[in-house]
Amino acid sequence: MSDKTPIRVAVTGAAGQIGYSLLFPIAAGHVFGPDQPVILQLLELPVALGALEGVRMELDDCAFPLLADVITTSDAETAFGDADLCLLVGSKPRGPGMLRADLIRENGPIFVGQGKAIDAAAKEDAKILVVGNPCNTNCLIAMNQAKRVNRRNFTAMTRLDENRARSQIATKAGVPVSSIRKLSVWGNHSQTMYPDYTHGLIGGKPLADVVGDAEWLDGDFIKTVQGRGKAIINARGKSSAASAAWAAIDHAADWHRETPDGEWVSMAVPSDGSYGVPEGLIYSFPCTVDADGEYHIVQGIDLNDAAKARIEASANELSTERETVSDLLG
Ligand code: NAX
Repeated sequence: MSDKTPIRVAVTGAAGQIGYSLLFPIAAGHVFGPDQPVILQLLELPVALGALEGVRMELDDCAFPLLADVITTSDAETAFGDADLCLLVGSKPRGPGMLRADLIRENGPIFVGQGKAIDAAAKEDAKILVVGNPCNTNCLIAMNQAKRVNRRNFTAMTRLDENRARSQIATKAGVPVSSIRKLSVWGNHSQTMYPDYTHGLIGGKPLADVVGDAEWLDGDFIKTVQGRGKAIINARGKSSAASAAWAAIDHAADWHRETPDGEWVSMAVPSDGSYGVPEGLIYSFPCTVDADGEYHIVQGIDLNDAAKARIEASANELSTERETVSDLLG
């Protein structure tokens, strides 16, 4: 094993379906690289600790050279102890007939407790990624409990939406996914998200020119990306799991290294007021990451009126969500 100090990764909801797909790539080196040991610190509800023990046994059975230790617990401060990266996956799924507002009220308190536990126990510069839905507002709640850890480092996941957009474009244009650049998702991880193709490039050429079907881009493309989560549930009978886990891996890995020249990554981060998005909302912007692992919201993007309207609509939705949980914001 490498003699580097292991990086501590806390994962909540670790015995759930996303957790099950997420832990193995982390232990195999997909986030921090092939010579960086990791310690997994796994949080579950007491009722799921038995299942979590089974997951730990499978991690053992993989004999991952980079996996220095696995801690399983139902105590949040133990799970977040000295953590460098916290992946907040655990939360209740939306039940039949449940409204978005009900889900927000149902899951919000989980993120009050976890935000406090992160603040009490994680490293000061810990990076936090919230996956559990509604992820932007859950992240907002957790961030507002943080007094000691760096609040800028509270982020939520829209990378699955970006990956879905990339795949749709690649299929339509008949190009490899790897030839696509600067395709980014703005806003809330909800039906109001805006997958922005207007600045996208394929092989260095404007994406819209290569695709050559403006009606599809403004219509079915955006609708397909916005509705993909539901389509997966309809087909599979369960919500996206492996693709969500890999998107979390992408988000964390891309936050750990410098973004290649000419590329953007979608991250929901605390708004600094850029593009008129109210300050403090957790909003997905096109971002870049520098060599020190700091993200930056891309500035100076020229937006047309349609894009501005979509960006504003998603910000309005998040402002309403913020009002719904105002009593949980500390
Ligand atoms: P599962 O129900 O399979 O797993 C959730 C796990 O979390 C369970 O094992 C449960 O015991 C645990 N849990 C619940 N409350 C907890 C708490 N307070 N502390 C620790 N653990 C707790 O759900 P799964 O399919 O893994 O989805 C997890 C979350 O990801 C859901 O909220 C889901 O909506 C969300 N998603 C987010 C996506 C995104 O793009 N941001 C996409 C996929 C997914 O829908």
